[in-house]
Amino acid sequence: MLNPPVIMVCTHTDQCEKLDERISEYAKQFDCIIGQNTKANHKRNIHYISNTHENGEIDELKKTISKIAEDMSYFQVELPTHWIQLENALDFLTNDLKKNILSWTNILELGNKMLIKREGELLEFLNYQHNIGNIIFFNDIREYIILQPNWLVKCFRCLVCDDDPKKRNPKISSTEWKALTETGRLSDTIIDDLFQNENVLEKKQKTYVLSVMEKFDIIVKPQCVGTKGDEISKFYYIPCMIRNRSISVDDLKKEFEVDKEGITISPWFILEFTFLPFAYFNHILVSYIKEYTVCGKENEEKAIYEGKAVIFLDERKSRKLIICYSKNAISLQVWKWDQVSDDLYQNVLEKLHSKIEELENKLGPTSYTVAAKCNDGNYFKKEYRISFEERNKSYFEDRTYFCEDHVNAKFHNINDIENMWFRHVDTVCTHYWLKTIKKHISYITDAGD
Ligand SMILES: Nc1nc2c(ncn2[C@@H]2O[C@H](COP(=O)(O)OP(=O)(O)OP(=O)(O)O)[C@@H](O)[C@H]2O)c(=O)[nH]1
Ligand SMILES: [Zn+2]
Ligand SMILES: [Zn+2]
Repeated sequence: MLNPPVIMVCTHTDQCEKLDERISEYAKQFDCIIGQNTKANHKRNIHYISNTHENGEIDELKKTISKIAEDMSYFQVELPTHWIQLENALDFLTNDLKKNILSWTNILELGNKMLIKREGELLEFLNYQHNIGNIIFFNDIREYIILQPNWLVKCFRCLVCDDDPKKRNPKISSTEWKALTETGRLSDTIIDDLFQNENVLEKKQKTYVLSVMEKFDIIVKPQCVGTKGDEISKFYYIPCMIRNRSISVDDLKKEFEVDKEGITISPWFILEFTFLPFAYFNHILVSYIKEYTVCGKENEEKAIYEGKAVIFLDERKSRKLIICYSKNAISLQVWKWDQVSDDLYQNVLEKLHSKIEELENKLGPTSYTVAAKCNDGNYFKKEYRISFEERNKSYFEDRTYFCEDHVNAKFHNINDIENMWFRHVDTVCTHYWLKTIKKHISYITDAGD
């Protein structure tokens, strides 16, 4: 479907003898002449009416118009009629000349010719065109305007690619490939070599495409420990390509010396989703990597792994957070070296919640429930997780619960889970609560039926 929508109206039906035949003939003719052209996707309905012998068809037409208008959030916007000229020009470049991408100077010139001379108006035009899906344009990176979304997809596919060496640019050695899939680090040369997989990108467009990929959370320049405090890495990292660096949480705990005396290891806080694709998780992971300093000493490997990362929560570097992916779940654990008690856990939950909301704004609503697990249990195993909603059923009168995630089955006290995590869930996540309340209300109404 293309916008703007076009509704066709044929009049004088009262003067047709065999109306049904005439209508099907007309529809056939239309398909024959215009049907193959992409412009046909502007068409919504064809209405056949009589203005002299009105028989309810005009009401039908009115309904169609209202329905389409309702579905278009841009119906309210009044658009200058002279924009049509530039729109037609872009359409010609896209569909007839098959151009993929236009530079900012090109679009400025074109706008000038088509009577959009003010830069502010041109930006308005481009943002509108982006919102209705005709082009891809970002206000904050305006070097180019992308006319064919598929071109961008091809560029993405160069970097996010599979392991098959036959499909790979032979310039990339197996050691380079191994390094990429172990660390996720993109060197400048490997970026160039990867982009050659599809012959679509001109060299001068490279930084632009990388910025777009950064916007889509596919690649990220992490903040890490540098010589003079924390600094932004020179290199891009591509977390979704890390395939050969899976490491167990136990090994990470050893590496970060978490198992020493005096270090607080929080219970696992777990969001269980109905469905959580790995790509969704990577959005969350990249969002953490952008915002916090990634652990790892200067010039050493960054603590980014397949489906995991470890970050510093504070500038004094006495608190770390590990974020882990497992089937349809995100699990968090805090490692704390200091003895200060503050709003640490509530803040962690607030951050997580806002990151989920960010994700939902980009990709649509998700559905999840909250759970927790003892601090040295297996976060990825569903058994022995304590569900937030049904926690009252999970523990005994003495506030202990049974957990078999250990060599010797154990009873744990529920207090850590309650005090560190569950206590804050309702303040942090009001919509989670609204959802559960709604569910209960629907139980009640269902029962009443
Ligand atoms: N029988 C019949 N006559 C119609 C119908 N619709 C319009 N007419 C007549 O056709 C003639 C032209 O109608 P208009 O509405 O002026 O047509 P138009 O295409 O808008 O013409 P312009 O105003 O010149 O652009 C008038 O005499 C109308 O009464 C119809 O459905 N059936
Ligand atoms: Zn346990
Ligand atoms: Zn929420």
